[in-house]
Amino acid sequence: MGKEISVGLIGHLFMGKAHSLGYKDVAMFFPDMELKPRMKMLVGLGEESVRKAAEQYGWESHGTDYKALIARDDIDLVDIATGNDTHREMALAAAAAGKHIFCEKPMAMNVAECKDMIAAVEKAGVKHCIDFNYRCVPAVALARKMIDDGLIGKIYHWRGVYLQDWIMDPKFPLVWRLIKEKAGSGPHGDLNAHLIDLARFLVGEITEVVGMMETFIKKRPLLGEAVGGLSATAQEEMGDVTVDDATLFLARFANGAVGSFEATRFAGGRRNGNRFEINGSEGSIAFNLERMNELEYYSRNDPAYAQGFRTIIVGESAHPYMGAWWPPGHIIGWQHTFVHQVYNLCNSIGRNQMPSPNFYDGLKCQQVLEAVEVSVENREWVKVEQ
Ligand code: SOE
Repeated sequence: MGKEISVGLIGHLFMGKAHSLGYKDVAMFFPDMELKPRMKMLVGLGEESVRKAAEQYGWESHGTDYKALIARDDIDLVDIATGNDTHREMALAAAAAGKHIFCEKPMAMNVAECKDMIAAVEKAGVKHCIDFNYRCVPAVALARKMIDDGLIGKIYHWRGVYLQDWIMDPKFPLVWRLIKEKAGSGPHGDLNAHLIDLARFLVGEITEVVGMMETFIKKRPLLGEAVGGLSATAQEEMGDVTVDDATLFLARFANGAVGSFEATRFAGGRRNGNRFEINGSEGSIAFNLERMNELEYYSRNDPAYAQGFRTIIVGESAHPYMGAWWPPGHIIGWQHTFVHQVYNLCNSIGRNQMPSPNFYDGLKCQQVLEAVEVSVENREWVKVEQ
């Protein structure tokens, strides 16, 4: 390894920190990668707080103006880890400057914005990638391999839930994730986006949906200060919650499978429960992010006396990504999904290939999200734009 790719990251808070960890650690565990990321510049809001973050995460320089980052000739890849309402504007500017782009999910506020972003990257001829990081959990990549190898046969069911509880306290303030103009939607765009991407990755394209949404707490105190991660302080004054608190929907897949999806921030006790189960003609697979080093597998072809789910500890060098880490059984964590994503991204750019997942996957996901919203509004099944 010799060659480098210079990175500029916009956003220094929760996701900015996660992406920084990816760039910082990747070459230590994947020394064979095509292009080693060089952490050139971090941009965020608030000079003092960005300065501290840049120092802490290991960035060479910092600033508060993303346009200055994009204008630099010595930056090849622009990473957008900011709020959903800024992705389109930043991606358009980065593409116009000829930069490759790595963008947080959901790709944008709506399908129209995704299409603008695709037109911009196509015109510029740059590479693009969306951070659906759960594809990079080794157990999820293993699930994909087992499905591709035919271990569960023809798929009948997808059952996905993404359960969180961090806003259950009605006094929790109106952070940007609860404001439609900033977030686009609530757990629908935040969490169902992950489930939709995983379902597309593991089962296939979704063709038709019917959904329901609910907002349980309609007014909350205005935001005092965002503290980092998902924490924040509140003011006295109240404001309207303008996104969903929970969204559920049913779906049909192009290959004949059927699916159910549920995303909520009101599942008390479930902190980050991204779970799915897939049932096929030969067996089943089940995953729970809160036990992310395990994959449950059932085979109908086991002898009758040995029938039942078994738990695969995804910690063998034969498992995706795991050969790069520790000896067998020495497990990894949530942050390592970002290391894997950065590894895939830098390799693809180095090999002049389009990264995966990319803006086309971001658009497909947004088309499903939007079809569910239309379905909720009209109380009917809606076909997903293909
Ligand atoms: C908050 O709901 C959040 O951080 C999401 O925005 C992430 O995409 C998910 O990975 C964990 O939860």
